Amino acid sequence: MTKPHILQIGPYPEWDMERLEARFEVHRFFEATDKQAFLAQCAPLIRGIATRGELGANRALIEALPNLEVISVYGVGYDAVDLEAAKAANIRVTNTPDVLTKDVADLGVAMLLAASRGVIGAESWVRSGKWQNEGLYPLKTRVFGKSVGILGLGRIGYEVARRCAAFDMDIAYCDVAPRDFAADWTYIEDAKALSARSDFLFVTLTGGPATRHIVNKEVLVALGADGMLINVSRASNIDEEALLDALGSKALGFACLDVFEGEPALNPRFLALENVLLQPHHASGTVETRKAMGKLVYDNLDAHFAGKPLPTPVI
Ligand code: 8YV
Repeated sequence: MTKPHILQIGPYPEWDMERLEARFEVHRFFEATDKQAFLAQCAPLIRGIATRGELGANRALIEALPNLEVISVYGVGYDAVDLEAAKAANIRVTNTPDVLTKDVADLGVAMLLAASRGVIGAESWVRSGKWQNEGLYPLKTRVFGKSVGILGLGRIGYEVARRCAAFDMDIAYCDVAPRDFAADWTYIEDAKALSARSDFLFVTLTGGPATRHIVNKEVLVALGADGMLINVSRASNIDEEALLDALGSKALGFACLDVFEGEPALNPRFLALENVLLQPHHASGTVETRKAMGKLVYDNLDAHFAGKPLPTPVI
């Protein structure tokens, strides 16, 4: 049986490569130094794309592949895939929902706890000998019982809220409409009003044009000098320049961030700030979840080329 040819946009762990290469002819786009020359050589062969959430597939790439049938995204977010271009060319798109939800929520809450209690600084305090030489570590901020706002009560927002409920936190959320499964939590229609009542504001929205810069200067200032922002969604949901300004002037107290505009090359202004906790977009980065994501990427491609229903289609 001839193997369908697929274009791989970013690296995957070895266990995924073995499975993909057994079933497909895999063209490693990300390893090519001259991308245009690489495409010119393999474009007519390519019937599938295997990509990652943050890398997606833009219009230029989709239009450069005349025989493309399916794009399989390793990630729940598909905002980096040009869905209009895919629809126009009758190309199916799949993602990896559900399997990563709880890991992403775990990291969001872990960042909140670590930042509020100064866990990273406290560890350095011990290692550097300051505990012995200078005495007690400065007091930090309580978490339990505080107010938390969840901007976007989808699958990940719901899991964040459940975890925060276990810390006896007062939970409010903002979404397009009240959710019937969230009767114990307060619905707030407006992002700024949610921010104003919150000690901690989680951003758990899908990315894309509809939510771009929804967290603007006003929302950040409403969170305030004692407030903390936690973003485990997409950088585009926040006006990053406004965020940097608010953190620099201390109009906003603190930010825990797993995603950045232009990542992995983040704005150097972030590195000069002390009131941030920075993570390398790894909220879904556990072996267990990444194995489940990789399997779904494969299963979707395999189902497509076997003429079977796609396990997790977007379109
Ligand atoms: C990334 C993500 O896909 O699920 C998403 O939308 O952003 C992540 O899980 C991950 O970094 C793998 O590339």
